[in-house]
Amino acid sequence: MAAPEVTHLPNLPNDVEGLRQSIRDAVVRVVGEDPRQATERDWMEALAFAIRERMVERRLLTRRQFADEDVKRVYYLSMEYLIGRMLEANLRNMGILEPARQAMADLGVNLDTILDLEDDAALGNGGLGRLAACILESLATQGYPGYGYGIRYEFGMFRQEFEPYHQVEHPDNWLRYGNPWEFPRSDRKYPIHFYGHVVEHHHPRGETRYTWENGEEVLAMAYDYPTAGYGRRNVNNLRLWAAKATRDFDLRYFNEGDYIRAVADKAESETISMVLYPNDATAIGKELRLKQEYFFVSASLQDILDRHLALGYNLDALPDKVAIQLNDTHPAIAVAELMRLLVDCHELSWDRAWDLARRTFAYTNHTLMPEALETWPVELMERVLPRHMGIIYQINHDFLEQVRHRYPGDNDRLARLSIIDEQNGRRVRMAHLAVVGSHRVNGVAALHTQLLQETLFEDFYNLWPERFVNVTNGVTPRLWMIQANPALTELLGQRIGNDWQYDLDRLRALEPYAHDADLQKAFLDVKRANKVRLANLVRERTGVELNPDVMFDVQIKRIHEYKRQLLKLLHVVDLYRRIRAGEDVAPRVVLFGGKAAPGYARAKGIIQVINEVADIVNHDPAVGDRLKCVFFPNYEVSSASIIIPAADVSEQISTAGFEASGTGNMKLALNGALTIGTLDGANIEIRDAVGEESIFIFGMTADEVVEHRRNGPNPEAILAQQPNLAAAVEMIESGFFTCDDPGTHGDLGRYLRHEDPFFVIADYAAYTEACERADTLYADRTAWAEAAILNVARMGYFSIDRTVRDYANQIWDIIPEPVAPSRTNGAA
Ligand code: T68
Repeated sequence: MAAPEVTHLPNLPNDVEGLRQSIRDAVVRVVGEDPRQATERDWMEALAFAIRERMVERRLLTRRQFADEDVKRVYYLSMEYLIGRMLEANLRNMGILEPARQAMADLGVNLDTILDLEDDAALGNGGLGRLAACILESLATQGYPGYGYGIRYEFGMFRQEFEPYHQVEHPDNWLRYGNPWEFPRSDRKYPIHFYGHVVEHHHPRGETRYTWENGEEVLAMAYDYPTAGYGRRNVNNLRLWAAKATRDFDLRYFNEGDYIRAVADKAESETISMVLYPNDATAIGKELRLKQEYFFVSASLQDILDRHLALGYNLDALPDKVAIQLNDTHPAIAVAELMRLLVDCHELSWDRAWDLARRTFAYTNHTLMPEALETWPVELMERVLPRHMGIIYQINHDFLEQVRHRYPGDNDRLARLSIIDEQNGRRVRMAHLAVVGSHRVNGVAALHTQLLQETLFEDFYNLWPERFVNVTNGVTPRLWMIQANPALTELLGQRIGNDWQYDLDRLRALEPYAHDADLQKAFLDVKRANKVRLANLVRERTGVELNPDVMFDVQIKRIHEYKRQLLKLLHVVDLYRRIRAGEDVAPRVVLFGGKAAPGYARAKGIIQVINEVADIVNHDPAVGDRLKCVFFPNYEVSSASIIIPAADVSEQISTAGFEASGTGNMKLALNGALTIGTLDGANIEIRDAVGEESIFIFGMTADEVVEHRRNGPNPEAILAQQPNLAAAVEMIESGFFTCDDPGTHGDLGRYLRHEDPFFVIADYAAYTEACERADTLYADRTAWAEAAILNVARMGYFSIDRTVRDYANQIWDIIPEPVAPSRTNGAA
């Protein structure tokens, strides 16, 4: 038993005076600067250090309590965490935002200026990575024992610039000033093995054993990011792994005297965690990507087993004490890796290990699109991870035996279900590995889960219907309302109190006031102020001047054909042509934001044409304030929190059946934007929640899309019947919007006329009709305000807290463990 002084935790004061002292001390002791000369960045760092020491204190309290209470833990394995800025979020969730603001003011520093200096932590592409960040925040807020594992990419999502119209990618060097939020844990390192070969050891009695020999090794070193819950003392942990060369690595060449080669090889081995792949909807298929996946999975599983054993549990208790969630198939190799660890390293029998693994894992699917489904060539897997290939064969063998038994003679079904795809040059289907190795598989919206069961995983669903569940996505109201929209937060507080911050369903208390004229006015005033705030940012970033009194119509998301930015653009061109022809159209600002994957030529072409159209429209004196078009550069979490509260209209116009869920749709609706949307992803559930009067639904349903495709679409025939649409397409392809090279948009015209794979042309008439319904309502300010207020009041279901409870109850079987105020610490 350690002496009391040894077990004592500091319990730092959270009042203005205490904070001021910590910050002033940190400038000297941590930053190493004279307070008289400290820059704003020095103060930012000092503030961050003052918060982080308070966070780690609570983190340790939380950990002690979880250990004392024998809790079951969930581990979230994700290649991506799209966190954004951490300073304000940490201040708020720690409950010290206002005292810190005062403390900084006392030190002569404006907190808001400081907050703006921070780079986004953009360790993700889009929805999938942002969902992971929301889930971690909610786990802590609700007091669940939940930990994130991922990769500490040196370079996150690229920074987007336009030169002048097309996208140029710049490296995101987010760690260049160091990072005050992370705790490097050089004591937490695990060896990660690649290449080499497998040796079989036959035992006369008992199972054959395998060892994985030779090959290369790198170390995975832990960096910890404490994650604070809002309104609670719980602080959880996000552990990100960075690749470090092993000592062996060094010695090999240093001893041979090839110093330069040794250093180069060391650097090469550390590239594993260097960069996030910027693809959001296509499988990457590169060896380095497979190595990234295995690297973080292996380190995380070794760490999880270490903790499990250190807490005194035996391996048979694994599924009772540990749940592991696979965020998409990117970590699916975990199924094979856990088998390797249990069977080869801990010497469990195969059958026992398999039972434990399957009861521990669950898998979330985020896409139905074939090009996004990860498959690895058997040959590559055999070379990089030879032992895992053997394990996958064994898993597949056992699985297919089961299928044969159930469906004798059905060889087609065997081929469809097999983890190995024999059709396309032998590939490992990672989604199949994830389904076979998990006890639960979930989609992320009701329609998506239904389509998973009917299409992608139909055969698996027939085999194991009980394995499939839906968990509709959600968003955290702490970031997406309290932080992003302080004005609406304040208004809500005045009207219905603050309970909704912990239980978003309580927004419903607003419903009875939806037609209260005072509330409507206040609500519209808040929206207008948010639009002014956005207009200032747009002026600063693009030079374009926006009128806050016209409708702000917003489409912000990754650029992809299926998300149909082209549908919105055709509408812009159509409106522009009609304005020039002297027609009277409802005025609007159209704002796009989003990045294209660097290798996705069509998406980059879409960005270019939007920028070119915007440039002409915005400079045409005949147009004035009636139409403005902006492509907001480098859309990221921090700019999203300015754009979203300012939106009147939210564009959610994907071809039905393609968007798994969407979460931007939820953030925008929560902030009072009305949705123009297809019956796709979570839009359907949003419609059910907010009611037909607060949403503009249009276009083909998922079934109709399938039917339309079967009938052989004919965009030319549709164009022949729609003169406005035809004129817009002609205007683009004529080169009207390109000054230098009129040929560049001919290809886009051909694409729309002859390919149109996502049915932009077929849905156009319905789309513009929906936009007109929105225009009509918008013109009636009272009616609009009422619809928008009801929209906010009915969005409670889309809280990430509900999502996390669904996972906890349906999949993880964990319960909240709120940290009591300083019990173990003995302090007040
Ligand atoms: C999104 N997927 C879905 N993928 O498209 C969206 N990164 O409908 C859903 O709301 C969201 O996930 C959350 O469930 C992604 O964001 C990626 O970013 C991705 C895909 C492949 C590789 C890497």
